[in-house]
Amino acid sequence: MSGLFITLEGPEGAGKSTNRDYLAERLRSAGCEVVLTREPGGTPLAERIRELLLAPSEEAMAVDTELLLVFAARAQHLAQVIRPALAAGRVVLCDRFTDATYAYQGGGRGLPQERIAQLEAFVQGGLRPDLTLVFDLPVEVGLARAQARGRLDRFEQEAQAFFEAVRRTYLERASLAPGRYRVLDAGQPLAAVQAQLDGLLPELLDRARG
Ligand code: Z5A
Repeated sequence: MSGLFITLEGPEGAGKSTNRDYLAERLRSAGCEVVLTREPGGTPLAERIRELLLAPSEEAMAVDTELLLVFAARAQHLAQVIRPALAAGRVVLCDRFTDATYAYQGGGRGLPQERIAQLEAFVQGGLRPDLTLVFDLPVEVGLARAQARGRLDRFEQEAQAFFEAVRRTYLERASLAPGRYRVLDAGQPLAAVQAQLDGLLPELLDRARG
């Protein structure tokens, strides 16, 4: 058994967490064993690294520090959760993964894609998601949703241009590898977004059943 690795991506407030839970419920109802997880985080140690990454701090975090922390958390998550679940034939639904690194540290912070690719190869070997769902929406709509929740984390305090670059990077990556990515219109009301997910369900179940 080789499992199925599905990642959910998109800018702030795109509805990844909300729809991850919805999708997990639909897959479980159809008989799949689903592991729900997220990045940065997914294990106790990786969640501690997440806290370092998200907490606003007086000391500015160097961009390379941010990149290395993201991949340190990922190495732990892969070893403890993702690889074992895939080896057991489970469906792993992960809220953000390495596409977020290309989008935030690459597009947003301006780090070269090659540097990210080197760390990706080092930490992941050949492991890549089987399918990536990109929840796309205008930056201002996503930020309004995030702001409605209250206090903003370190990333959410960035300027609009940062988030435009994040969104652009996701869409560029999706257009370069259409076999792996499915782009959803996440600016629609929740019921309409979930109808788009329902439309993808037969393909997901086919893949999950191998
Ligand atoms: N990061 C990074 O820099 N590099 C990396 O490699 C990785 C991550 C892996 C934490 O991620 C941060 O880490 C992230 C990038 C960085 N930046 N930030 N901030 P995160 O996933 O925890 O943070 P997030 O993207 O900000 O999550 P989020 O704001 O919670 O977004 P979401 O999960 O996509 O949305 P949600 O929680 O499901 O929904 C947000 C709100 O909108 C909520 O009140 C919903 O009820 C509402 N919502 C959802 N869908 C709809 C629709 N369709 N209509 C109306 N309202 C809706």
